Amino acid sequence: MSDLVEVIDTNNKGIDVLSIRKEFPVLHQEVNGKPLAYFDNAATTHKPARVIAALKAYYEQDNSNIHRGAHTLASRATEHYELTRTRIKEFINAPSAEEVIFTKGTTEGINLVANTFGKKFIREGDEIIISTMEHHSNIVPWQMLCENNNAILKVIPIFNNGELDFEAYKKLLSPKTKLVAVVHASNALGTVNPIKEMIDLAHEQGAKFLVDGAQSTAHLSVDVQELDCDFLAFSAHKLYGPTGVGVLYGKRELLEAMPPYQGGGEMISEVRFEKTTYNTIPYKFEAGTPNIADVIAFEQALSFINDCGKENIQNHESYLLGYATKKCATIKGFEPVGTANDKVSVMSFNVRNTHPFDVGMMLDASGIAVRTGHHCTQPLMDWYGIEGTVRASFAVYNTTEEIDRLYESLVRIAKRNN
Ligand code: C6P
Repeated sequence: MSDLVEVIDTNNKGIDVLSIRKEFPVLHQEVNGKPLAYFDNAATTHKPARVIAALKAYYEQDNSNIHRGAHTLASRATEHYELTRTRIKEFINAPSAEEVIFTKGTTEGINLVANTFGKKFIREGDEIIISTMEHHSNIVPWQMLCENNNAILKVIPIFNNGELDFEAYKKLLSPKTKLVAVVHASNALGTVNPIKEMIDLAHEQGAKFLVDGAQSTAHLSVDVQELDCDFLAFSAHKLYGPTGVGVLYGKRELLEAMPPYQGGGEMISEVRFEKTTYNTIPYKFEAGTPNIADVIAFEQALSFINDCGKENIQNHESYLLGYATKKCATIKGFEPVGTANDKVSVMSFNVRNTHPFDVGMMLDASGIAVRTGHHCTQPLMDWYGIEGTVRASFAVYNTTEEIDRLYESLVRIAKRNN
């Protein structure tokens, strides 16, 4: 680790970015001889030292299986594990901690709903609505379900700026709609969808609503009671927490009515060869030994977010997005993809006459990390008629100075072919 990165942030939006950066060991390094500027936060955010310390502390002091052992280490591990559940309940304002299920990530949360709620409640001829801007994780599980149950998948169109066609959504809804599954904030475009209004309309038709919160939970305040969503899926690793941990929130009455996802230890009440009865929620959906260490460390990520303040994070990130968008728009050959009115801090773009992958490689040579490609949204890229984009996504620790470096590199790259 080096201290070569001397970043002076000119933006003062209620948070001390320099102090925050000190909490992230990974940021203080050179990549290809240049200070790292990490703009791949929509893929995964970096982890503050307190998260890394919690992982180490668990393995050094408490390592034990949870909900089983009678010994002190096991009860400490169980207590810490369940504390994270309580913190998540508070984070999304769930009515109870039992409605918070630990998963591997957003993908597993959506698959869980498709394989339990879907299997039981979606019948032949029923309709499921998704949108054009969904991540593959919120497309493929529904396609698989529709194939198995002879249900029908409908897709909400979008406008060129990356906003959903709300009128078209209204027309797709009918009493045949059993489930709507839509992303709150698009990973590829940044678009924030009017999810509350969409949920209300779905409920009017008697349909349930799953919110893909993979991106929104990192940037917006997400209150499941205010939204009145039936399910919310998200991942810890996009929230400054560890990989391999996710959350599925579900309304109690739905979770109780749904069959289990996987069979095994922990999810049972009693097992006999003749018949097995199942545990209560949330354990009914948590078969086997879970990812204990990472769940425990996730609590520290939530503490980091709370210390920063969600509103401060939001203000800082939207300042960065506005700064970058305005500045890069002046570059000849800079083509933004996704210009919705309401966006999280995702700047997707192409440089005319240059393949996105080549842009990514050239930026990497300058120590700047972005994602390139279809961002697991191939149908969306097809809709735009492009192979992919370059995506710079900003987090609380990014600075305007880093964006200046991105801008300068893009000017050089764009000049070559434009
Ligand atoms: N998007 C990105 O670079 P998992 O992989 O299960 O943690 O999250 C899946 C997922 C679902 N929905 C949305 C909106 C997402 O953005 C993601 C993850 C990453 O955009 C990796 S492809």
